Amino acid sequence: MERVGNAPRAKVKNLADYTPPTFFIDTVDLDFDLRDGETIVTAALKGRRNPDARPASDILELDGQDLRLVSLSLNGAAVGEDRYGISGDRLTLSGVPDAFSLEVVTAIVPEKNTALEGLYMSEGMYCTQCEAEGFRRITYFPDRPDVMAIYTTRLEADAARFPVLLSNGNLIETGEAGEGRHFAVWNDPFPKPSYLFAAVAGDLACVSDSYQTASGRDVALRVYVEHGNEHLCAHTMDSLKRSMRWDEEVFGLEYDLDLFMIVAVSHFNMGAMENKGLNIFNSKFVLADPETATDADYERLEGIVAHEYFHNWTGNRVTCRDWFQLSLKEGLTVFRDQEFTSDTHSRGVKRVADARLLRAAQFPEDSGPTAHPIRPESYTEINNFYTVTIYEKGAEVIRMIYNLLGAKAFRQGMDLYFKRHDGQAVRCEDFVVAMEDASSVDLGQFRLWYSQSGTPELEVSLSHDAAAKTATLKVGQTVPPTPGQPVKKPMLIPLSMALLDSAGKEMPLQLRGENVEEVLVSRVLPVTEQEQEFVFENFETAPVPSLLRGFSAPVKLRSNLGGDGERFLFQHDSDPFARWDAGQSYLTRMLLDAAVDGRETVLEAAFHDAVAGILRDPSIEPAFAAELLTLPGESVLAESMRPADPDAIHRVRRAARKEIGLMHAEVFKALYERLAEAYAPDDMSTEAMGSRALKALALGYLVAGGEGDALALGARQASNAVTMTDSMAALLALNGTDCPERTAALADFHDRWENTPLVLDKWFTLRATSSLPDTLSEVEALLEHPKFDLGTPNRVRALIGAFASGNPVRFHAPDGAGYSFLADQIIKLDGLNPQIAARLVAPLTRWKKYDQTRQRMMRECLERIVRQPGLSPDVTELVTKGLG
Ligand code: B3K
Ligand code: ZN
Repeated sequence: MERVGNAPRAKVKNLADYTPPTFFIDTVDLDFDLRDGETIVTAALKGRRNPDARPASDILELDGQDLRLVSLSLNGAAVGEDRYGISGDRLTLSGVPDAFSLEVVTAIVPEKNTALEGLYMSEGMYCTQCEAEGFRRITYFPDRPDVMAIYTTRLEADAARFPVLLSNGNLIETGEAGEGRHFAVWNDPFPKPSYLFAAVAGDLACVSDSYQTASGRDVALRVYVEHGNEHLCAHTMDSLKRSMRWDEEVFGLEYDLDLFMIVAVSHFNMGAMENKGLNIFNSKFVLADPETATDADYERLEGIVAHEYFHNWTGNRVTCRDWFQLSLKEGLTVFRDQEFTSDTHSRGVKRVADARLLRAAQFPEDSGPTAHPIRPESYTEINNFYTVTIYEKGAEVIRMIYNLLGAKAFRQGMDLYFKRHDGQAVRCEDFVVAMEDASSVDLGQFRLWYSQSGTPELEVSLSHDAAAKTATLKVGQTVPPTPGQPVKKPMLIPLSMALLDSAGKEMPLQLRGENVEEVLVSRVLPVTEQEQEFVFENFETAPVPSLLRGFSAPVKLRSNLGGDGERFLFQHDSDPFARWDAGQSYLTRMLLDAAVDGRETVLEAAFHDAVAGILRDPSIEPAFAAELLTLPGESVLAESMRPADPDAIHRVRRAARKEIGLMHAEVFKALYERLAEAYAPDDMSTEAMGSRALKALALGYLVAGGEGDALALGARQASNAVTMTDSMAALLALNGTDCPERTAALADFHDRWENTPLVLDKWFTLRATSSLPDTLSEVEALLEHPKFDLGTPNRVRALIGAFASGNPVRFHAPDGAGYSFLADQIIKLDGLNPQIAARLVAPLTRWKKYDQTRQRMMRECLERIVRQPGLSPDVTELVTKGLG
């Protein structure tokens, strides 16, 4: 693992080894001389010794990667070779005085930067991505979040090709620089860690607006996009303004600069980045109109704009001490964006969507070889830790604190957190202490959520004693062993519950021995032990328990309800999550029973009665009805089957969809016709989007049923669609059936959108996720498609990522061809963009869940990858862990 220099490239970092920086940097003056071939970066740093650093030392350590050092001078004098050394990604400078100025001149080549970290080029523009450790690819610097400085940035470039020059903060000067060049100087008055630095130079169109803050300040808002895309920014601008208002109203947090910018970039490793005052976004999450973006795209875009904006306080004003604390900003900011979406649209539907994501992606991670706590204790490559665990489980942990404290005390905790830590780089622990201090709630045992990995499992059984008129809930908890954590302590698990009578009404909950003024009908039980009992009084007859209401904790729950109980809740529960969850458990039970037995008919007659009831009930909001009637996905089903049989799962899920489609064909047809005209195509209200979601569900089931003119109906919708929502709904409905309608609809779609990259991505994904038997060979052929490009992360995710993560039955082909394909692509990509390559590894690491033959083939692929010479630390870490 030796690279240039002679220090090992991939080293494990431990939280326990944290030491404060030896020197602080107070100001950074950066100068970018942007030129073809080579860009020269001059960094003038003013620093001082940290009096608290132990041991005291006069050695300044700077990080740097893929840099050519041009010159180095300390307090105005060139530094001799004897005073500094470069080893691997480290520059060490000795004899540094208590206060110093250091000038570092480096040369970099953004045009050749395919890792898309640091300064790179996308479609002829320069842009940056510095989180987590990209700044070290720009200049030598203590590239760690607890070094916070004030940045002044001068950008100089050719005026014709790069008329727009942007960086963080406020524009303070512009001018000519001779030879057709010009410059701009930006200053960001807020001290920030290097990971929040950003710069952009390009020929971009600007969409402007403004926002008046609660205290009456005017903020200029600008969205920069490629020329010709100006008309696609309205939803971004509108989402930004609504996020700004929401943060003032709900958290009392105002924006702090006079300018807020968003720049859309085509080549981007992830969704977006919260750089101070200059957010950089994957163009997928900026550009939208009803013709090219689906309702789901609209919602995602809105959530991401909000998320990045909310980081201005949770992340930027208060940042992380070190990267082990990543969830401090990410978990909290996801919680905040979830709340924003819940307030903006439907709380129940959002809760279900979040629970669905956690189950589909985080639970498998938490039970696999890369499981880690939300505050990890070690890592090799920090980019591998931007995970669903850090983000989504992290948000669940914040939500549990919110529920334990109540809204008012939580807000007081947030206020105290900002009062104490504004302008600081802190730990998760500091957040928890602020919450405790503001509320006097003891979060002692709760802290285990930060340190223990693995999804806790609750086993709940209800028993009824007719003589004593009591209903007793017996609760057992286990936290399964995970890598490095063989034995776990019992956690504090808030279990929200109600007990329902035979009509589905919530009964008063009088706990034995408890004296309360007001008897509640829904409450949160604090589960703290391995085994516990809760006895409720005054129950003449056995109630039906509604458990984990609102998904009150990110746990797996098993109960003794049985199929009848689950169906009852599916029909009657007033809590949206519990109702949906009961339906999913009930369906999982029927589907997996059929998969194991090889049964032809999958669903019980009673299930169809429940479905009919839901379809008849006008009081259910359409978006929620669509959630209730969506079957658990194939990979979620695989989580509950050992060993998982992807073919059997695919067969029964398909059969169940057909049964539903046939049984309710008339109702779906009527529903489809009624909803088709319900809202204008460009009505983006919550109600209109919900209605379209239900219409899509109806069409999907009609096509799955396959009766009469169902395929023709799908084909008609595909060719007549005026919105991307309708178009995609039709294509998705047809995509699993080998028929001329599908072929024609896909071909039309391709020809229509060939030159619209974000829409063409959808076509690649449709091709990659079709369950038809030839999909893998088609995906292989698509690697040669003129528009396929390994250097464009969106395209890689659309084809390769979608195949590996979104097409279980073809990825797990019995001959192992899906696995080999993925391994080949990971190896190819690793040389180009290690972060994107690493993102593709996960499906291969889930081998334990499959039969012996598949296990062997998956492991062989992992072994083949890890044998590659010069493999990146990113992929090495995940593959090594994946092999277990
Ligand atoms: N903070 C960034 C993610 C950076 C990922 C670096 N590999 C976006 C976000 O969470 O808002
Ligand atoms: Zn974030």
